[in-house]
Amino acid sequence: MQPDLSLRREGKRGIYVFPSHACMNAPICIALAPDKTIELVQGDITRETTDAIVNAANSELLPGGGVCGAIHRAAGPSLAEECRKLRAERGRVATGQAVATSGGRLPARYVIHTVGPVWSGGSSGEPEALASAYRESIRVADELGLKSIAFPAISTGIFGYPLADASQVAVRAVREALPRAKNVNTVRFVAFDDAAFQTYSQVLNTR
Ligand code: AR6
Repeated sequence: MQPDLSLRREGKRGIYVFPSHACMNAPICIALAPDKTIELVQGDITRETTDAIVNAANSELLPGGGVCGAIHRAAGPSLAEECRKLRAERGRVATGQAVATSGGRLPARYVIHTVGPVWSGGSSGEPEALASAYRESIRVADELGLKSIAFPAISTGIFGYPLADASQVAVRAVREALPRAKNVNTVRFVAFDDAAFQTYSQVLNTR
């Protein structure tokens, strides 16, 4: 099914709503298939109540700055400890890969840590690596049997990926991966500020 874009306008956290049952929090919401929706909200991802939230992580799974630092602070020290053990067991997480831990004190039960590419001009495989980070995060969530997952704008802070380009890659990757997932039925993009919200809105409203 093509996204129905002629939907209800309701203000900041509720611009487009479809189908109504899937959009209780009234974000921008686009149906990809009868039971598959992409949502957009503005806010702090550490407050999201999706089954998993995604961390824009580093390969060492160390608590860093940006959204990673916020997630570690909100989750509490158990998250860093779990990350340390995971890192010791399986080694570094390559760019474009994803691994899961529990969510500690977060409302979300899981954190999926994915490593986006560092921007270096766009011709060093950054778009494919970024798409892989989204696909792999959805795959990991799907393997855990999760239904919903929230993403920050991976790579667009400290890693320098321009948001306009990154949001297009993100939306395309999710549009492709979500319909194939067996369990995941909702992907929520969490825009941190007004500009990111507007950028994602435009991309989501482009077929
Ligand atoms: N909720 C939602 N989005 C947020 C939040 C939040 N609480 N805080 C920041 N953002 P960044 P990267 C947005 O730098 O570029 C870390 O040190 C922010 O506005 O967090 O992938 C890691 O450990 C931006 O749009 O991640 C890595 O070393 C987006 O999240 C490295 O930074 C991503 O910005 C990863 O860099």
